[in-house]
Amino acid sequence: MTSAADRSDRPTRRSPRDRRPRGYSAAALVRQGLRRTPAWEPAWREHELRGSYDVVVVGGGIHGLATAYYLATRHGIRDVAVLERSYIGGGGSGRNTAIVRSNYLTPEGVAFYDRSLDLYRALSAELDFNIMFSRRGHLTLAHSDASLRTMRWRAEVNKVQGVDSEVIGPADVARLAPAVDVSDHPRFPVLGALYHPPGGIIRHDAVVWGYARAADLAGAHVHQRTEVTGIDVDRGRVTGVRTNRGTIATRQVVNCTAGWASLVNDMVGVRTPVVTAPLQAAVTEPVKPFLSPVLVSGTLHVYVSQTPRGELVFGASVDPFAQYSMRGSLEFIEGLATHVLELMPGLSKMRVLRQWAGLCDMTPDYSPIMGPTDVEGFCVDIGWGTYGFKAGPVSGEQMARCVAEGRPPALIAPFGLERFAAGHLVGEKGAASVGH
Ligand code: PYC
Repeated sequence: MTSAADRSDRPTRRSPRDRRPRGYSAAALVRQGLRRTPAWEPAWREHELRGSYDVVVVGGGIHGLATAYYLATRHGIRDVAVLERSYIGGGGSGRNTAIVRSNYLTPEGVAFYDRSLDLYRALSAELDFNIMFSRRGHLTLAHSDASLRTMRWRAEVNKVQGVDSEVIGPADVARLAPAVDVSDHPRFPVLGALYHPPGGIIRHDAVVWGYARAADLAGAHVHQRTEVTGIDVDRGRVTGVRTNRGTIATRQVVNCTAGWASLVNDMVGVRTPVVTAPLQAAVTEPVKPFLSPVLVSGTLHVYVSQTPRGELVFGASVDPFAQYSMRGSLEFIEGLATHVLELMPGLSKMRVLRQWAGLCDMTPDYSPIMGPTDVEGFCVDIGWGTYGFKAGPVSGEQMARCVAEGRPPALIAPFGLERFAAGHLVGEKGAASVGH
């Protein structure tokens, strides 16, 4: 039986305003090629900043854009502004390593991330924008008996919830990823792995652009280069948002920022247990496809996947200090190279093209903070640590519902801010990709 709550996650009927002016198709490509002016029309529009909006979303990454999209398409709330101080996707959404999976450790985490994977699978069709979902299988390597035990635990929790995960041995790891050294020579030999076939990678920029375009078509305004400088609160309730482009009257703000989440919360006096640290990543030159699954080794602090273009994308643990720098360091790339070669010695000749960093808002239990706060009209969708990208669609869907219905839906209720005072943590450290 479908509950009223479930029905609210389905698209509402489109109004004439939603109709896609120009879809992407083979015919559109041919038409475009025959035009005198070959420039494509912008995928989303620029708007004047209005003096008021029903809902103001702070943060133009995947979470903020998805929230605006689902508000408009699932709940008919179209008078929405997404404020991004830089360019959309310029923060964590464009800096992550684009891995998706739902093999978490807690029942709450598994249900939540699995819904995201479901939404991601259907997203290209829903947004009419190819997000390049590539199902690869996801291998979390175990190099010790202790981590094998955690893998078995995760596999059992996953199976109970219908998520495909199992523990496999070194021979199966070698079959799935022949480049990995599964001999007993390495410092940390591979003893087995948690294998999660539905895991994979997605083109992260495409997700940003797809949601921005679809949110715009549905009536939301996406404002880039629009920095929030203050949030007005009167008698415990949000009344407006101040920006570098003027003031907006509103009764509903959703903080969907990463890296700056606690600074935005400070504007209304909401305190959250978040520590911000950089996470570094790197990409190599492209080579012929040789690595199909996503590989993770917590012991070696490394994860790696090969993009459809052939580059290897690497990430590591968060840097062991709190700061806001987004510059890569030599120390990181040296450590990464050492660890990667322990795992796949055959890569010694590969050249790194680029390295970068993003900011991670770490919470004590490695789970996000989502839902209303003590300030009426101020909701948070923050604390995304190293797992924000994979949760983008479900977070948007559920935060939109939280705003529309005025209370957190069941799927995100466990992630409320009050859990820290109540001591009901959702401990996901054992399922974080790498040690922190
Ligand atoms: O949790 O899968 C993960 C992840 C990948 C990169 C950073 N975190």
